[in-house]
Amino acid sequence: MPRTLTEKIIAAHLVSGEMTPGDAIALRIDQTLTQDATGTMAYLQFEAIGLDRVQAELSVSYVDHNTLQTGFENADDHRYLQSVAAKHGVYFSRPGNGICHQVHLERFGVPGKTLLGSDSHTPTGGGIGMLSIGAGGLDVAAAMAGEPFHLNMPQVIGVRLTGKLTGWASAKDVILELLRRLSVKGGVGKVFEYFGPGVGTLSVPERATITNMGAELGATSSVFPSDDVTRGFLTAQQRPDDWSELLADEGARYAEVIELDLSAIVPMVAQPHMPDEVVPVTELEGLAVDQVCIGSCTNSSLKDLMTVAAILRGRTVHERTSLVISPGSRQVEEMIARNGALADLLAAGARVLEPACGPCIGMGQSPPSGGVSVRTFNRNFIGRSGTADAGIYLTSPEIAAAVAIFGEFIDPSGRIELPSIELPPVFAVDDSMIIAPTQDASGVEVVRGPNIQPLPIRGELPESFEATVLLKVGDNITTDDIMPAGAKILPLRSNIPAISQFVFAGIDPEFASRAEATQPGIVLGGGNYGQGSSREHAALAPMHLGIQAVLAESFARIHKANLVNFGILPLEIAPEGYAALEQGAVLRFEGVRGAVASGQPIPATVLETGATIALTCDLSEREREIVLAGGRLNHIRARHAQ
Ligand code: MIC
Ligand code: SF4
Repeated sequence: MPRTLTEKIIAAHLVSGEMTPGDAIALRIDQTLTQDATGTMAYLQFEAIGLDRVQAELSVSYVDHNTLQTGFENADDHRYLQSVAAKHGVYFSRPGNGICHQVHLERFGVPGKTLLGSDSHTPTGGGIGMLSIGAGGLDVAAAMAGEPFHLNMPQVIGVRLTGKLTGWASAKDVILELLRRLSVKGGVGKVFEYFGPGVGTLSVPERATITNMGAELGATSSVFPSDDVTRGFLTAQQRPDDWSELLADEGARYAEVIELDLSAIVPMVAQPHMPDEVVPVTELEGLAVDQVCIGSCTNSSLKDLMTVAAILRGRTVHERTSLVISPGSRQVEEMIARNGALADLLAAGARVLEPACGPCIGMGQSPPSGGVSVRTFNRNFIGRSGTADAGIYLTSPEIAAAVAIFGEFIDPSGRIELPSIELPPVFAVDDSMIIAPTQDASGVEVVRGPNIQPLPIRGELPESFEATVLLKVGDNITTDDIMPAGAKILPLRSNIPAISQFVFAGIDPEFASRAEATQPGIVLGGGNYGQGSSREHAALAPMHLGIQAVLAESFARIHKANLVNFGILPLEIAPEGYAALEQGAVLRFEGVRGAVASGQPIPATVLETGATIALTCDLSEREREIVLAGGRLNHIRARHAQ
C-alpha cells in the first residue's frame, strides 16, 4: 500500500501497536534534545533512572531559555547541565550558541530520523523531513534511557501546496493562514504533512517556520519531504552525507487534504491573545506600535535577518518604537556580522540581543503598560511577555521590519521595495560552542548548586479520596496560565517547592496558598486545557501543591501526558458537569483504582448536593498503569527493579 511520508517514518520506528489513527503506538527515538528550562528536570529524572550513558543515537542539551543571569540560579543550572551532559554522553550546546530548534536544524537534524525534544516547538525539525515531536522532560529522559516514546497514532493530514508566495507574503503567513482556518485546537491528534508542487518553492528555513508553528495548531508534528532543497541546505551546512531523499509514495492516502494556494496568501497578523486570532495586516493599518521584536525559533534564520536588514538599510526605526532583534543561532549572528547586515541593523537603531529565546519567553524586553508589541514569535498568550495588559501581535519578519520603520501597522506593498535576498552556498560552520561528550566520564563530577532541589515524587493513586475544586477556568487555558515563565519565575525551574508558589499566579494569586491549605485539590477546566508549551512544571508544581485530579472538557496532548507522568488524574467532564460545578465544591471519589484500571467511568459525588458527576478517564492501558503507580518515575523504577 502506498504510504505517506509520516507513515513511512513511523513504520521504520514502530516498536509496538498498529498504525491505525487513535491507537496506542510506541516509537523508537533516534535523537533527543533538551533545553535548559525543561532540561534540568529531564536530567535529574535521567539520573534517577540510574543509567551511566544515554542510549539514544544522539542527545543534545541546549541552553537558550534562562540566559539572563540576574542571580546565581541560572548560572548554577548551566553548570549542572554541562557537567551532567559530560557524565552521561550528551552533546552540550553552550549558552550563546543559539536556540535549540534552530541549532538542531543547522547542525544535527537528519531526514527520516525521529527526534523527541522537551520543548513543544521540536517539530521545527520537520523542515528537513524528520519526525520531530515535543514532549515532557520525563518522556525525553526515558527516551535517553532507550525507552520508546508512547503516543496515539496520529491522523495524517495532507497540506497540498500549489503556486508560489508573492510580494510581502512569507512562510509565516502560510502557518497563520492555517491557524486562521483551523484554530489552536485544529491540529490535535494530527500530523500535518506538506506536499504538492508548491513545496519546492520554499527554502528549509521557510519550511521550518511552518513546522515550528504547527505546534500552535495543537498538532503532534508537521513534516516536509526531504528533496533537493533539503540537500542544498544540508550541503550549505557542510553535512551533505546526512541527506537522503524522502517523499510520500505516489497515491498515498491522507485522512484529509487541505488545499493551499501560496500565490493567494497575503501578509497576516495574529492579534492578542491567541495565535489563531488572525487577520490580514491591512485590517490593522494605522495602529501605533511601541515595540517590535524579531527573533525566536520561528523566525530568526539567516534569510529572515538578512531580509530585515535589507529593509532597514538606510532607514531609522520610528521614534515611538523600540526594535529588538535576537538571532536564532551564533551561526546566523556571525554570518550577519561578517556580511554587513548586522551593521545595517545597528545603524537603523535596532537593539541586538544574544542568540537565545529572550523576549519570547519573557526573559527581558517586556513592553510598556498597555503597550502594543509586534513580534515574529509563535505565541501571544496573555501575560507571557511579562506585561499583563500589553497586546502582542504576531507577524512575519518582513512586516515587523516595516512596522518598526513606520511606528504603526502598515501594508508595505507599494511603500517600501521588497528586497530580494541571495543566500551563500556555504554557511559558516563552527561547532566550537558545542562540547562533544568524552568516552571516559569516570572523572566527571556532576555539579549541583543550591537551586537544584531534589525531585518530588508522588505516592500511588489512592482508592478513595475527597477533593476540593480549587479553581474553575475556561477554555484554551495555556501552560503559561498554569505555570507562568518570565525572568522572575524561570530561574526556579529546578526548585519545585519555590516555583509552585506561582502556579496560576496570573489568574488567581491566592491559588498556591489555597491549594497548600486544602489538600487534595482539583482544577476544573474547559476545552483544550493545557495547550501551548511542553513544560512539565505545569504538572509537577500542581502535584507538589496536592492537586490530585484535573477535570476538563478536553486536554492538549503534551500536557495530558505530563499529568499522567506525575500521577495527576486527567478526567474528562461533560459540559453539563462543568456547568454544574463551582469553585469550592467538594467531590467524593470511591473505587478509583479499580475504575482507572478497567477504564470504567469514574463517578464522583458532590458532597453538598449528593449529585453524581460522570467523569471519564480516557487513557491507554500503559497510561493507566502509570497513573496508578503515582507517576512514570515510579513506574519505570518498579520495572527496572523486577
Ligand atoms: C515555550 O515556548 O513556552 C517554551 C518555554 O519553549 C516551552 C518550554 C518550557 O516551558 O520550558 C515549550 O514550548 O515547550
Ligand atoms: Fe524559545 Fe520561544 Fe521557541 Fe519556546 S517558542 S523555544 S521560548 S524561542
